[in-house]
Amino acid sequence: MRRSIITFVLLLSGIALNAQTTLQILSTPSGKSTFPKLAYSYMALEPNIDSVTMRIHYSKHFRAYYDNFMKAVAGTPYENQSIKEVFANISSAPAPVKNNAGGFYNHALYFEIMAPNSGGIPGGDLSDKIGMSFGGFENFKKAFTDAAMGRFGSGWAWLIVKSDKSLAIVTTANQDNPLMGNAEVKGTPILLIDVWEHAYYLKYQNRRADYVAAFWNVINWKVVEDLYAKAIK
Ligand code: MN3
Repeated sequence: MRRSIITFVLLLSGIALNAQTTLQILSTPSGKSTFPKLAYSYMALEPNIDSVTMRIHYSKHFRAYYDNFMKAVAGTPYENQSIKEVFANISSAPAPVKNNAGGFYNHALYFEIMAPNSGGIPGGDLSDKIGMSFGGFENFKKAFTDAAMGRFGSGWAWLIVKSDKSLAIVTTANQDNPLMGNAEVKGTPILLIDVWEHAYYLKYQNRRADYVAAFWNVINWKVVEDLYAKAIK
């Protein structure tokens, strides 16, 4: 009995240690990064994002970026640098470090800002800021959707907080992101959508617009509001 309690406690602490948030990932030495646990089941975002896409995206694509990032930094000076430092000096990083650092962080944030029974509109300070910056939530939604639709090929659309604390909608190609030193517009990401075909093709095929429309139903605004609050501190 006692042994099973101890095992249970160890299991719980193991899970806790493993539950690195994206913000923690940013400041952890790259070589000590852990693979984030998905906070919901593969089927939890149905019908907006189907369970097969979720399983493959999380356990294959995301996992491969993590595994390859760990391999790329192992035994190199990058091992001891935080992923934030790696991004800041990305132009000098070899391609496997750059691509997999981006793929790891971008996906960690993507899976973190989604949840079942969510969507709707943001609250609090972020709601006010979006209203002021874009002339209302509907205008913001349209601008973000246009950005996601306008990203040619594979990449991401982002809502970022710039260094002057203003909001901006930007897109990046491949696994680039706005934390990278060579980004056209730099800032702290608080919301993002993956527009690589692997994120939607099994359910939506070529209909990226339908996927982007469904994405609004699974945004966990509580997490986005929290990222905004930390970004403007
Ligand atoms: Mn992806």
